[in-house]
Order: sequence, then C-alpha cells, then structure tokens
Amino acid sequence: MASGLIGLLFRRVSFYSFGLFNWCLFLVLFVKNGTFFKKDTEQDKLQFAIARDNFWNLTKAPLPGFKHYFYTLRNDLKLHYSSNREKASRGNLVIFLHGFPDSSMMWRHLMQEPAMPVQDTTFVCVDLPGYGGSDSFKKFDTEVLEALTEFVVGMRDRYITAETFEETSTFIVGHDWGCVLGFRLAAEASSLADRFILTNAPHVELAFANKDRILGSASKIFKQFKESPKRNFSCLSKALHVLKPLMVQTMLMGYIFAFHLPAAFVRYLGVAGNFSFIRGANWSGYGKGSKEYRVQECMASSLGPGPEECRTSIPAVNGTTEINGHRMGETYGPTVLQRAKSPQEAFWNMTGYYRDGVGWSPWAKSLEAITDLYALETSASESSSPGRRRSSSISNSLFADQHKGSLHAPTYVIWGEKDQACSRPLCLDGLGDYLGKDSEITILPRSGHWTPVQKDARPALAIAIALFAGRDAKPVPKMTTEVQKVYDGAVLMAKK
Ligand SMILES: *[C@@H]1O[C@H](CO)[C@@H](O)[C@H](O)[C@H]1NC(C)=O
Ligand SMILES: *[C@@H]1O[C@H](CO)[C@@H](O)[C@H](O)[C@H]1NC(C)=O
Ligand SMILES: *[C@@H]1O[C@H](CO)[C@@H](O)[C@H](O)[C@H]1NC(C)=O
Ligand SMILES: *[C@@H]1O[C@H](CO)[C@@H](O)[C@H](O)[C@H]1NC(C)=O
Ligand SMILES: CC(=O)N[C@H]1CO[C@H](CO)[C@@H](O)[C@@H]1O
Ligand SMILES: CC(=O)N[C@H]1CO[C@H](CO)[C@@H](O)[C@@H]1O
Repeated sequence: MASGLIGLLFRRVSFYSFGLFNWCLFLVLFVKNGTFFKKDTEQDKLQFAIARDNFWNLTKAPLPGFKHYFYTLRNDLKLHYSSNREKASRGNLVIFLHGFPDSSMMWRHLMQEPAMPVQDTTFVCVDLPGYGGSDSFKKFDTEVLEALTEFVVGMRDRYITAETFEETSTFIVGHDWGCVLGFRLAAEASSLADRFILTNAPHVELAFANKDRILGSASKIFKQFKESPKRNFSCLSKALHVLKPLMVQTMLMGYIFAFHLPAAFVRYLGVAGNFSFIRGANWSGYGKGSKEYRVQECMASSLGPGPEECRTSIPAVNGTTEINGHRMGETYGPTVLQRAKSPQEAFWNMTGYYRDGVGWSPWAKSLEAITDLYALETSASESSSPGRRRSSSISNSLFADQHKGSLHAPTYVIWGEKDQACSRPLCLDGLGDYLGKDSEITILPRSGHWTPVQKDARPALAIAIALFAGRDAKPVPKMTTEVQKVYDGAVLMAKK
C-alpha cells in the first residue's frame, strides 16, 4: 500500500519535473535564439493587422474564391469554417481538420496548389473548437468528437443533395490534431466519410501499444541483468538500447509535459517573448530558408480573429437573412471574443486538447451521434455502388477488433518522415496492422511534420486529394506511384 503510494508520488513528481524542465528549456531557447527580446517594428505590426483582417474579417474572402461561414451546433456553440461553395453542387466534399497551434487558415498554401481541384470539389476548412473563429468548449474531451460528427453530418446535408448523393463521396483530411481526431473517427465513426486522408500525427492506440511493447521488452532484458548482474552485464546496455526510441519520443514530446503544468505556467509559455512559442513553430513549418515564410501571417493564422474582426459579420445579400441555411449577419461567438482579448486564454484553450483526453478517452456516443451515424450507414448500404458498401462500424463493434483502434474506413496516410514531434518507432511502425481495406501509407523521406505547408510535400498531398476527390475520380491502384511523380523518392510503407 505504502509502496504503491510512493510509486504514484514518484511518477507524479517526475512527470511535473520533466514538464517544468521543458518549460524552462523553452524559455532558455527563446532567449538564446533572440525571439524573446525581439520587438516588432511598426511595419511588422501593420503586416500583422493586415493579415488578421484578410484572414478573419467576415466581409472579406479569406482565400481567393472562399467565403466565411458558421455552423451552429446543438449545444448552441458555433464552428467557423471557410468554403469555396455557397450551396450544394456537383462534386465531392472534402473537409479539412487542422492541428496545433493552427487554424483553418493553415490550409491556405495547399488550397493554392495547382493540382487542387478547387473548381470541381467542395472544400470545407473548419476551425477546431477553441481555435481560430470557433467557439471554446469547457473541456476538450470526447465532446470534440461529438461536435465534429455533428459538423460533418451537417456539411453533408448542406452540400450534398438527394440527386447528387449517389455520385458524391465525402473525405476527411487531417493534420496533427486533425489527424489524431481523424484516426479516431475512422475507427469509431467510420461512416462519416468514404475515405480519410491523414498526415503526421500519432494513432494514439498504436503509440500506446508501441510504448507498452518497448517497455515490456526492456523490462524483460533488465530482469536478466538484475538476476545475475555480473554475468549478464551486457543486458543493461541492451535494455537501454531497446528503450532509446521511447526516450527520444519523450524528449520530442517535452512540450506536452509542459502543457500539463498549472495554468499560470502554460498561459505564460503561450505569450512569453511576444508569442515566441507560436513563432517558433515556424522553424519546421516551412523548411530552412523558405521564401514563403511570413511570420505575421503565421501569427494571424494561429491567433485567430482579434477584437476588430469580432466586430465584423457575414454580409447580408439583398436584404435576405438566410441563404440555403447560412444565416447572414452572423458573427463570431462570444468565447472567440474572449480569446481575442486574452491571448493567454487562447493558448490555454488550444493546449486543452493535450490535457482533456480527446485523443484517448473512451467515447460513449450520444444518442444523436448514434442516430446520425446509423442513418449514414444505412443510406450508404442502400446506395447502388458496391464500392461504397463497407463493413458497418456499429455491427463491427459486435466482433472483437484485432487491435483496439482498428480503422473501418479506407484511409490514406501520407507522412513526412523527418517529423519533429512524432518519431517513427512509436507513431508509425505497425500502423499497417490497423488499416482497413483499400488503405495505403506513403512516406515522404525528406519532409517533416508540416506536410500540408512545406513546399516540397504540399504537391504530394494535393495530388492525392485531386486523384481521390477530384472530377472523374476513379479507384487508384497505388497512390504512392502517383505521388512519386511529384515527390521523387516517396516510399510505399504499407498497402491493403
Ligand atoms: C507582439 O506580436 C504581435 C503579433 O505579431 C504584434 O502585433 C505586437 O506588436 C508585438 N508586440 C511587441 C511588443 O513587439
Ligand atoms: C472589414 O473589411 C471591410 C471591407 O470589406 C472594411 O470596410 C472594414 O473596415 C473591415 N472591418 C474591420 C473591423 O476591420
Ligand atoms: C441580389 O440582387 C441582384 C440584383 O437584383 C441579383 O442579380 C443577385 O442575383 C441577387 N443576389 C442574391 C444572392 O440573391
Ligand atoms: C477556453 O476559453 C473559454 C473562454 O475564455 C473558457 O470559458 C473555457 O473554460 C476555456 N476552456 C478550456 C478547456 O480551457
Ligand atoms: C542475454 C544473456 O546474456 N543471458 C545470460 C544471462 O546469464 C545466464 C546465466 O549465466 C545465461 O544463461 C544467459 O544466457
Ligand atoms: C526557417 C525559418 O523560417 N525560420 C524563421 C522562424 O522565425 C524566426 C523568428 O521570427 C526567424 O528568425 C527564422 O528565420
């Protein structure tokens, strides 16, 4: 009993000490690389204000051909999104989920890739709850999955009509947290989309399984050492060798430990050195020496609308207050204004995803979500095209999955191998075992975490989206072969 308590105490203390260590490390880093004391010039400030106005002023086009929209959830909170389509029209529907510390505006570079089928496809870039122009939630637990389920169903209702239903497919594209959530939806709410396209973030159940496997082997080897330390001395270094990938991943995830410190620490980390943390996220975002990197644009994308933009509203056209379910005159929700006024609060919100368990808490679906998903499943199985008929996620759950978190929808994973936050041994190795039919994993060996942003990786993601979701999309026998045409050296990791 007492030893259990001491063990728990020891784990707690090491957890927070490591968080505190990383917190200090970040501050030292900001000071060392000069961002901490760097003051913005008048021109920087002007550029920031312009970028914020361009991205978040509701009367403007956030991107060429795109407009701002809101979707009100059953809990009365609003999600903000931008889309190239006002109403339902022919063409597939692609919904984009961004990550941390980003917003829907992170897709701006990808949307302008020449390969992207902007003319033929409905693109919906949504801000995750608590980010960009979407309302904050009290907690970022499985409520986020509920909200996304409701949102995707809402978008399908809004942009797909009964006439176009047969020929229209829905896609969910996710990066970073959007990818973590995408894996969960593909496993637990697979009927939401016909295909998931996911990039650079862990499948949480796989990462936990990899961690347990590594710890298991290391402790077995260590036991041999303990039994006869003299004769089996080499086992000590062997155990450390086995543990190495886990230690590397723990170091890479140091920031997550820092996000678990008391609120005052996290809030300070968010704004210290005038947002050094968010600015620092660029080191990897664009790649070394990129000419595309605009720090003020990145800041405007990460921080969302400011108090100015919260005063704007979606313009009414010809005095109509509603067009196809879009209410005109709508503006950002009250919690968006709170975040605009307090960037510390905004950072606390964004980091809530790491604390509140949306990645791993068991999701007991609401009755509404179950009903919505069931309706999607039955309509898909009634649809004539056999390719759409899939094993149902509801009936499937009656049988034990081979792995906890197995994916039930076709999934295409495209992964920058030099990811700065997710190491391959923990986050990627073994992912093939979780894939369902008609799925594939492509590795981009020269790219890092920001696949949708980095200049050399972007075209690879764009071509995959174009071939899956563009006009006249047909089954692609091997996507990696197609990707190799725009990304020399792309590697097929797994295919099912
Ligand atoms: C801090 O950064 C913001 C956003 O980039 C900028 O508007 C502001 O002027 C900066 N403040 C200082 C003191 O440099
Ligand atoms: C938003 O943009 C409009 C032009 O479309 C401009 O007149 C207005 O001043 C802007 N609003 C704010 C609060 O910046
Ligand atoms: C607004 O009115 C103009 C002129 O009467 C018309 O051409 C246009 O289609 C209308 N727009 C909408 C969205 O109804
Ligand atoms: C996010 O911010 C809002 C508004 O400032 C606050 O009410 C809410 O509790 C915060 N949520 C989390 C999980 O931090
Ligand atoms: C891995 C290893 O070297 N194990 C050795 C530990 O010591 C016992 C007893 O001498 C050996 O039988 C094992 O081979
Ligand atoms: C790679 C890159 O663009 N790095 C930039 C990130 O931001 C800092 C601070 O604003 C710049 O000094 C770097 O050049």
